[in-house]
Amino acid sequence: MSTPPISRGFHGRGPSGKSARIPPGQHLVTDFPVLSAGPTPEPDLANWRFTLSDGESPLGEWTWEQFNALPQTDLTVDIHCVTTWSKLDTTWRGVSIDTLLEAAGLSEPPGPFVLIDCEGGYTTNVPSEDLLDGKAMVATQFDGEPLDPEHGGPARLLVPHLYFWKSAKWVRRLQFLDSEIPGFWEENGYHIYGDPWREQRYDGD
Ligand SMILES: Nc1nc2c(c(=O)[nH]1)N[C@H]1C(S)=C(S)[C@@H](COP(=O)(O)O)O[C@H]1N2
Ligand SMILES: [Mo]
Repeated sequence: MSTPPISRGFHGRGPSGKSARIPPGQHLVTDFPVLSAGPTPEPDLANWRFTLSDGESPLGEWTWEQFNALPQTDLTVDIHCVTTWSKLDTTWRGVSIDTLLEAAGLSEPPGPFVLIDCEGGYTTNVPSEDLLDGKAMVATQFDGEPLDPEHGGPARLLVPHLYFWKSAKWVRRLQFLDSEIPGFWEENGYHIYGDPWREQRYDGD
């Protein structure tokens, strides 16, 4: 096999002339915009709990101390917000969903769908498989520092391969379900799945 004259990898350009790392309709930012539907909750580590549940039945619950004692994962990823900003090479540390399932004694997710609950009432939904195999984590650090409250601190979900509204800030529970329940934005006209590479911004895209 001969080597193609132009690599379409890291800094490659696709047929549109845009970087192969920037999904359609997105532009790059170097700052980190804040987008919240409500107020930033005051961090309260003493009362913080993180729960995995099968419907309403708890499968595992961790205090802040217990959560931080779990094996930690580092992830460097590009993130893409539906409002059209993308940010490259963001660095995160936290606990992968694979690790959480294992810590709860589960070899696989107890249902095919997940509804994510946050302090303050925000919700979002993803298929369970989108959280597995290192694709997602509950992040407690950004850029080597504890996660800022306005960016979801003490802990947020990170699902970087989907639009950033799926990366729920102030996350408190992952609820596994047999059927899909749309979250806050998904109820309000956003796409049920939200793949930036297929530009699934709104319901019907
Ligand atoms: N709990 C909660 N999580 C949330 C949101 C929110 O309003 N509440 N906004 C979502 C949206 S629309 C985006 S684009 C990202 C923004 O994350 P950032 O403020 O860290 O950039 O968080 C997502 N997670
Ligand atoms: Mo967003």
